[in-house]
Amino acid sequence: MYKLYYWPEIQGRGEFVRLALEAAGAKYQDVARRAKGMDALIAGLKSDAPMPPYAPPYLQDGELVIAQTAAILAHLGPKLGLAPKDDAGRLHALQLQLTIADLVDEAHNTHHPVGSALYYEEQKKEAKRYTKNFRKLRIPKYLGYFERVLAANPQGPEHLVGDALSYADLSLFQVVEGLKYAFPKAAARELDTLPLVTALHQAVGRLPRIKAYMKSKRRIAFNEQGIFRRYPELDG
Ligand SMILES: N[C@@H](CCC(=O)N[C@@H](CS)C(=O)NCC(=O)O)C(=O)O
Repeated sequence: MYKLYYWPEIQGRGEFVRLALEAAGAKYQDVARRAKGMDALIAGLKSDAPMPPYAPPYLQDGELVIAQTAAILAHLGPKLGLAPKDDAGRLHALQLQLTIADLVDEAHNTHHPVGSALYYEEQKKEAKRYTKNFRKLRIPKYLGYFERVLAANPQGPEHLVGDALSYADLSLFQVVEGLKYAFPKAAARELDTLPLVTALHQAVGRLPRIKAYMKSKRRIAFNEQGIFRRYPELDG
């Protein structure tokens, strides 16, 4: 039984871990969504044990507690059958996840370009300027990169790495979901030019376990506390 510790009201970065656990049909507790779970999450952050997590998400797997989304997925991937079997393939999956983490940071900055301790309403002007650049340059550059990675995969363009579903594919699915939610116009425009990313997004969405998860109460709806937020004034 894996224990995931993440904020209970948002998809956020925890969603990348939830998707991997769900896709594999793994048994897990989403601890902070259970009674007294927030106390447990905070206690873990304040723990005096060696190697405390700096921030959620963090995962407990037996005795091991591990934080940082990409590190959690690098740990879980092989155990859940969601990572290539060869060393190079595993490194490449991690490389892709870290690139997705960079994109996620920038997506967060679209509504918090000045500081996370301030409200969006206190940085709207800067947010508009930051997001214009994000929409026009960064979304195309990131998604175009993933399109190139798919096209160049010697094992076929159905997956980012290797010849089977990996956590990197699931994470790209989540990023596309997030961009479509936050920037519906900009994302649609961009995805129109990216057939391989679009096909991967659709294929992941059709996976029976993912489909069931998306309809379940375990999937928290996107909202304006999370990373991907819909503020129409930021969609151009
Ligand atoms: N690089 C870390 C970032 C973790 C992170 O920023 N977590 C957020 C929630 S999504 C948080 O609670 N941060 C608190 C903080 O940075 O003080 C990861 O990818 O897991």
